[in-house]
Parts: sequence; structure tokens; C-alpha cells
Amino acid sequence: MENIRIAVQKSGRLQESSLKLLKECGLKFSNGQNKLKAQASNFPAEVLFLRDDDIPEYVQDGVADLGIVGENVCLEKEKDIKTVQKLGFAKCRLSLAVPKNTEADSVKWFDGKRIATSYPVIVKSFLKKENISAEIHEISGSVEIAPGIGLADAICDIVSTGSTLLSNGLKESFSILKSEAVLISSPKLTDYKTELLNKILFRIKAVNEARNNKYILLNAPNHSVEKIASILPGMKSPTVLPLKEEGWSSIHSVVDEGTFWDKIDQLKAHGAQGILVVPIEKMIL
Ligand code: PRT
Ligand code: ZN
Repeated sequence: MENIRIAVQKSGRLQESSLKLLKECGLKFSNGQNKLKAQASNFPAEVLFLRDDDIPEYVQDGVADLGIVGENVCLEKEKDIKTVQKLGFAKCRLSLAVPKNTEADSVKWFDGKRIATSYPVIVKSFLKKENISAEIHEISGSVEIAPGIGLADAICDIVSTGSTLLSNGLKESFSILKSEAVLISSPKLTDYKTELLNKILFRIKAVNEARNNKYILLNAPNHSVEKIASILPGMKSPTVLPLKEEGWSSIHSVVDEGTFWDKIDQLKAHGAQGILVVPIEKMIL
């Protein structure tokens, strides 16, 4: 059987979460000695380990069929690829930053300035849209030191916690792009590979759904069951089971991570006790 080839970062911030996701999708890889490729033992898939910057091109050219890469890299490389699914990890932003004592509260400040970045394509297109003309200095690493050594007035770089900027005497001025890891695909997959992609995608969605939801179990007095059921509608409706103790029920449901703490307060207000919240591994709607 022909393999679907998935390009994953060889080492760096995306690698661990990418492999974890594939594993959660049930793809087992032998930890072979060959670090360039790994073959799944239970699915017609092969992982290719590459530098993240090369992944869009390999996917465009069909050397790899799928890839896991940051949206920032996809946009910068402008290759003919399809973004199939956001993956929810490696979240960051691409931001303009200036020395901490500089007042650069409007994008206009950047007019005529020198900006160092590893993302010239994205920065140029942003500035064009804002009608700003600046001099772009493309550098491939340690962008944050550019203002300090007099190479640029500002930088545009990836920010996550902001501590790199802070420790280099810089501050964030404008965020121009939000990014996270995405699954990309080649625009010319065969029918057979499209079928494999759909299988993988179905599994990724089940893993992501599960990650965003929790299984909740609680005990409640019978007179509160209706109220609690309306707070916890679950996937179809909650399960309600009688407790051995008269007048009490056990309620089981699914709750979305985002609204979880608000709901807990409401549940307690309706007399819920012994609330257990447990992770869900896979969730198929
Ligand atoms: O070797 P290879 O080319 O494959 O890897 P790389 O060094 O180019 O990339 P890598 O592993 O650093 O990042 C891969 C992807 O992770 C990026 O393309 C982003 O999509 C995403 N990502 C998420 C980040 C960060 N968070 C991040 N914090 N990429 C880089 N950083 C760097 C940033 O460049 C800056 O130096 O971390 C610093 C800022 O972090 P804070 O927390 O101090 O703000
Ligand atoms: Zn890279």
C-alpha cells in the first residue's frame, strides 16, 4: 500500500506536539534509527523529518503530501498549498517591536524606518496595506539584537511570552499576525491519498474535540436535576442515574473547557456535590 507522507519539523518547537498529535490519532511509529523518516506500523503513513522552513515547498512539490507547520511560515513562503486544519498548538504572534523608550504607538511611526525581520514577505505586505514605506532588513536569526547593534530601528519577530523582547530592551508595538500550527496538504493529492487525509482529519478533529471538553460527574438532589441538565446539555442530553440514597441522582455530561469554571459555580448554587471532572481521550460527535 502506498504511504501518505507527512512532513514534520525535525527538531524545534513544533516537533514534540506534532508527533504527539499523530500518536493520539492512533499512528504508531517505530523509533527507528533513521532520523529522516519513520514508517507507521499500523497505517499507510510515513513521517519525513524536515526543517520547518522547507515544509511548505516539499508539500507544494508533492515530495510530502501533508505537513505540520506554523501559519507564519506558510504565509511567508507563499507556496501553492492548502491549509486543511488549525491544530491549536505553537500559538504565537508576529509583532513589530521597538526599543523600550521609543514611543511608537501608531503604525505611522514606522514610515521611513529600518525594520529587521526574518519575515520580509509578511512584513512588506502588512506595510503596503498600511501605506507605510520602510526599509526591510532580512536576517535569519537573533533578530532581537538588531536595534541594539544599530542595524535597525525596529524589528518584526515572533512573540510568545514577550520575555525575549524584554530581556533585549524592546517592547511590543503592533501585532501583525496571529499564528498556530496547521496541517497543510499538497493541492494535488490522488483520490487514494485524499481518502487517507480524510481519515487522519477525522481523527484529529476527535482528538481536538476531546481536548476542548471534559467529562463531568456529579450528585444532585432530584429537584435540581432539570436545572442542572439545562446547564450541562452534554452531547445529546446528560445521563441521569438514581443514587442509592433516596431523593438524589448522579448526573453525567460533557462540558466545554472554556465555560467550565462558570458552570461549576452555577452547579454548586443548585446543590451539586461530589463533582468529578475527568479528561476525555477521543470525542466523536
Ligand atoms: O530548525 P527549524 O528551522 O526547523 O526551526 P526554527 O528555529 O525556524 O523554528 P522554531 O522551532 O523556533 O519554531 C517553530 C515554529 O513555532 C515557529 O515558526 C512558530 O510558528 C512557532 N512558535 C511558537 C515560535 C514561538 N512560539 C517562539 N516563541 N517560534 C519562535 N519563537 C521564538 C521567537 O523567534 C523569539 O526568539 O521565541 C522567542 C520569543 O519567545 P518569547 O516567549 O520570549 O516571547
Ligand atoms: Zn525554521
